[in-house]
Amino acid sequence: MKQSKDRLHQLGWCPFFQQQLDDRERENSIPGRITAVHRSGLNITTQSCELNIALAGKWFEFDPEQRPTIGDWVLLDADLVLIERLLERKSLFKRMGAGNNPELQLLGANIDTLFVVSSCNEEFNLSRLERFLSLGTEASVDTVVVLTKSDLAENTDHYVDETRKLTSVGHVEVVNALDLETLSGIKSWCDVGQTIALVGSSGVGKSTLLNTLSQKDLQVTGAVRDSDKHGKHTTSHRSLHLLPGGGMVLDSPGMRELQMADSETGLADLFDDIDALAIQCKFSDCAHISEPGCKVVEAIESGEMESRRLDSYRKLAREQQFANETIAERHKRFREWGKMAKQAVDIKARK
Ligand SMILES: Nc1nc2c(ncn2[C@@H]2O[C@H](COP(=O)(O)OP(=O)(O)OP(=O)(O)O)[C@@H](O)[C@H]2O)c(=O)[nH]1
Ligand SMILES: [Mg+2]
Ligand SMILES: [Zn+2]
Repeated sequence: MKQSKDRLHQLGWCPFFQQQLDDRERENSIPGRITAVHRSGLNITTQSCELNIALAGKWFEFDPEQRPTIGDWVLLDADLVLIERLLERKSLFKRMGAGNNPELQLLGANIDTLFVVSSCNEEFNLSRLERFLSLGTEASVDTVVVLTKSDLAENTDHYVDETRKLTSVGHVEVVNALDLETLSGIKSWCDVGQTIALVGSSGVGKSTLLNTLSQKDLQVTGAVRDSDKHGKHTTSHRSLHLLPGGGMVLDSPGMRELQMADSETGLADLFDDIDALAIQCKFSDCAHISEPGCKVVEAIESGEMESRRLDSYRKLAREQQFANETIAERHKRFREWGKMAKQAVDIKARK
């Protein structure tokens, strides 16, 4: 019995969950932790076995946030066929899906520490880092920035200094994800019973970190493109793994949407027809709304270009601005907008 108790503890079980059980549940139910979510069902690890259980229809009647997700603790019936109950969470990572999938997505539950992984090369980008960090802030969990590929960088100080400029940063670790000896700082966050989650762009070394920490090839890793250091989306599923020392690590696919939204060249390529007109506008900072001498508006009025095209250009440009600016810049922009709006109201009131 002692051994199985230890195993539950290794999986992250703690008084926070134990105290949610009533007498009947303590007697009859079996706690299990969700280690992967597939279309066909959930992978669940209990103190004595690993199972795959389909999610019964009733769960889909609930609010998406109330459905079991990776990292969740659930109670199973004694026959291990049904999920009886989802236990209250310590923390939850979520976001709205990007692009044409604006649904709520659950990224992981009961995470103690968020590792935002970035690498010491062209992939490094402060505003992207900040967006990933905001996941941790929203969920009120500790965040650590892990800067990988220190072995390939001439000088890592620059990356550390830049990272420290972000106010939301607590700890920064500089590592070679392939070398366990450089991971001693990181290991202190992965103690028995602790759960960490790895997020970051594709190719930064999330799965490599997991493999090195576990001293096993648990996950396939993939080379990055030499030209721009972008990864090839090697990991396609979230999965939760138990380390030999007892900590749990959630590996995630690189998040594509964040990369798409902040690609300036991508936007220019997509809308080269608008750009070709825009450089002929009378004013160099023309917003193509109602400015005199605007060639873009002229093209729409003459039917040469669809107005829908300008709309999607504007939408993407806004998204890109959002992706590229830091939170401080965004606050400043909102303050300025607020001031402008207030002035407009004041002027109206005076009339
Ligand atoms: N030299 C060196 N190579 C690294 C380091 N970290 C990762 N790599 C290499 O970078 C490539 C990408 O690593 P992955 O672990 O697959 O990256 P990932 O973040 O899991 O990427 P996705 O699964 O696509 O999101 C692999 O070839 C790794 O061997 C590091 O610190 N140093
Ligand atoms: Mg991976
Ligand atoms: Zn214009």
